[in-house]
Amino acid sequence: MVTISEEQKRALAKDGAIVLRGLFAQEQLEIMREAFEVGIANPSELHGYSFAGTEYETFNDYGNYANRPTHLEAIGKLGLAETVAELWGSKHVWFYGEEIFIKKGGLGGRSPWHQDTSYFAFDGPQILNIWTSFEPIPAANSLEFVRGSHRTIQYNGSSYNNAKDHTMPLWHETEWPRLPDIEDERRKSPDKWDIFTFDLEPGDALVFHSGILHGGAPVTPECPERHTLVYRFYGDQAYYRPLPLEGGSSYGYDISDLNDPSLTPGEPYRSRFADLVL
Ligand SMILES: O=C(O)CCC(=O)C(=O)O
Repeated sequence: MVTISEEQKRALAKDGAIVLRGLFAQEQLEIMREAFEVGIANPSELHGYSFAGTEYETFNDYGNYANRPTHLEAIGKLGLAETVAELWGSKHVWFYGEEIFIKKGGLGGRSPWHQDTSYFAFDGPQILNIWTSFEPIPAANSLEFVRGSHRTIQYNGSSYNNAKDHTMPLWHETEWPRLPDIEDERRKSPDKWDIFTFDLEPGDALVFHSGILHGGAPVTPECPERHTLVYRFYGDQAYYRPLPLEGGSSYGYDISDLNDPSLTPGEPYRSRFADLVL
């Protein structure tokens, strides 16, 4: 397990994202790569390309239960639950699922700015993503974050179906405001958003609160391919917060079971989709 400093724990809580350098040694990275390849060889029904046929085209798959044993085994071998518990000081840790991204051909535009919590029926301080790529990722090609945004506004999600407007809302009826057009605003006023990122070598990982505004990580001729595996976890301080399902959404499939009527809003989140790993 890598050593985690108090400063890193504070930065994760306050800024919302840190880099853990050398989280995966070579043989550990191979375990991650094997889990990634199992995900590619056995995709879920939901896999596909967001923004297919455009410069934003990205292969994406997530939460594939058929591959759950592979990911749980990788997490166990890598001691990731212990690392996550240490970052938060949480007694328990749940694995909420994997996500796989591939961008290829030196032409894969930015991933939309979004907060993963707009897709989750829970919030709270102990929710995070561990994001690792198998290629070196220069800062210009890395995931970007808006500092502290996991502690402020919950925005609507991105529908991921409009390459010209990444702010197109996921939820049709909600009090959550529409995502701001951060790319347009930063072009006009570079200091408007406090954006930060980290370059990465293979074995390094970005660790971020799933509710932070994050996006970017395009591929370019300098960094023409990216294969990324993300593991998501939550801890004792994650609380049920139903999604605004009633008004409809841009999901193209049945998501009615994302909310759990057996839970009361605000109570500790216990999901049938998650596995207790610590
Ligand atoms: O890798 C990407 O392009 C997006 C990553 C992301 O949105 C996530 O890890 O939640």
